[in-house]
Amino acid sequence: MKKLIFLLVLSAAPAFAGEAPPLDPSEEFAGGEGSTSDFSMQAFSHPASGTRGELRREFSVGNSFFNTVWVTSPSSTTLRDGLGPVFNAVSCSSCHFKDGRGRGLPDTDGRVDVSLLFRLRQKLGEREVIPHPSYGGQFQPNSILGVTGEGEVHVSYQRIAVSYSDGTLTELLKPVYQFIKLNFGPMLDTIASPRVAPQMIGLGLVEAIEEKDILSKEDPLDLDGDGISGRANRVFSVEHQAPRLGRFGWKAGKPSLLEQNAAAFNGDIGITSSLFPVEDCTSAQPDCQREQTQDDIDRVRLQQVTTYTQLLAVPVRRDFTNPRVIAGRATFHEINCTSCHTPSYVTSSNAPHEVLKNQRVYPYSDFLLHDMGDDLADDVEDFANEDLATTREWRTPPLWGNGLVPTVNGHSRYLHDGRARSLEEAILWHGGEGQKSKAAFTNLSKTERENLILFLESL
Ligand code: HEC
Ligand code: HEC
Ligand SMILES: [Ca+2]
Ligand SMILES: [Ca+2]
Ligand SMILES: [Ca+2]
Repeated sequence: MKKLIFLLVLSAAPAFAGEAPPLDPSEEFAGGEGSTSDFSMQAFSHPASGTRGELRREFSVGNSFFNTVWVTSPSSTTLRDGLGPVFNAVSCSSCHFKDGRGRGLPDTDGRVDVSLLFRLRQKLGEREVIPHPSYGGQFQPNSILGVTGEGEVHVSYQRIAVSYSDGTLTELLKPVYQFIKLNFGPMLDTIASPRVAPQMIGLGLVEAIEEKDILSKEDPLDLDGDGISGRANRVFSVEHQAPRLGRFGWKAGKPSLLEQNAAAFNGDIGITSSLFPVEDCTSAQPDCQREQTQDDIDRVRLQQVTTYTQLLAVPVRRDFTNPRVIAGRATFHEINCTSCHTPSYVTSSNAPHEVLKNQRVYPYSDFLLHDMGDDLADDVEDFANEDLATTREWRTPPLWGNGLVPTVNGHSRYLHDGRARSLEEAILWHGGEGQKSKAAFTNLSKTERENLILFLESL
């Protein structure tokens, strides 16, 4: 009798960690009410449905600046001049092609793609790390006429063998970067952190997640002992002149879309603004310093681009009720992928636009930093690298839209530098805090693995 009561109590208990909650119809609309049902090559390029009137016009103007090809100043087209002196690309969309994700890496040894950029730091002695004295905070291969570009980045690959418990063998390609044709001397003691352009969808919803909902998942000392110690990045906001929670970028280095966009204009294209008024030219680069330009983009246009990046819609889930996708979803919970890839949030009622307010959304991210192990680290040594983020830490990326990257961008490359050639490889690269989940993945049967991938493709 006693035993029976005990069992009843157990079965009435809430789902324990690892057990998937029942499928909720809202999951189909990953980006809330504004989700788009276009699954074509344009899937990432729509404003949240319901965007009308003045806001729709602002989205369109922002869209045109996102696609604008910037030219050298002075020019008769003053609305789009100020390119460089050094730069990675001439438009936002040359890296975020179709508002999507860059490829980053070539299939075989050679020059890296324009969409892969490198943030630079120099190690000084034991700990201290500063922007590189010769090459600045970012490596820009390109330059305007009369100014010297910084050089080229090439990649070669090391093969890493991986085996599954069922005997299946596969191979990962680890990129090894070479900086060549360097115009400002050798890069000594340099940490070069590779970053590929991610897809642009749902970013306004990410910005609308309440800070407390992100901070509540922090566990820096791993007090609950599950091996996961996510922590928030806290970064200096140039807009507020104060520390803020970092949310955007592969290391959560930027606190808002406005600052992320202004930093992209500055570092990637050489377009200065009131937020980032100084070009990335060092004292080793006198011609770059001489050709600096000021106020290349004004606050109004910066805001239009920001509105654009806030409103890009998340696609509705595909094959949402397919039994194999549902089985994959269960496995995703069972092997604790959810301990970092937090399924869902309700956005704030204070978001700047109606379609972003009070939305139940499914980004599958905790937006916290995790130590992802040696193989993904920027450097063999553990240094602070972007505000609080270290060389080994990466922000859990949202998983929405990943299944449509092949349709939109014609490749299936994932992770911070595009090294994973498939979603499966992306999982196999997980180390550090992600090691346990990765190991559990390699212990699954072939069918279970395929179902999990089908689930990821449906996001
Ligand atoms: C040279 C390629 C390149 C260009 C050009 C570029 N980006 Fe990016 N973008 C990136 C990379 C790489 C990241 C990730 C940055 C990081 O991790 O710090 C990124 C990240 C972002 C993010 C944050 C996305 C997220 O998921 O957190 C936004 C927003 C963004 N870019 C907007 C823009 C805008 C607006 C422009 C044009 C002004 C632009 N980008 C130009 C490569 C590029
Ligand atoms: C410890 C936290 C953690 C756990 C657990 C975890 N992930 Fe991740 N995941 C990350 C981080 C951080 C990245 C980004 C790493 C990078 O780019 O170097 C990532 C990247 C990914 C990506 C690529 C996303 C992209 O945009 O490129 C996929 C797919 C993914 N994870 C799936 C999974 C699956 C499936 C599981 C369970 C087997 C899992 N993850 C478990 C933290 C985690
Ligand atoms: Ca400029
Ligand atoms: Ca530079
Ligand atoms: Ca923990």
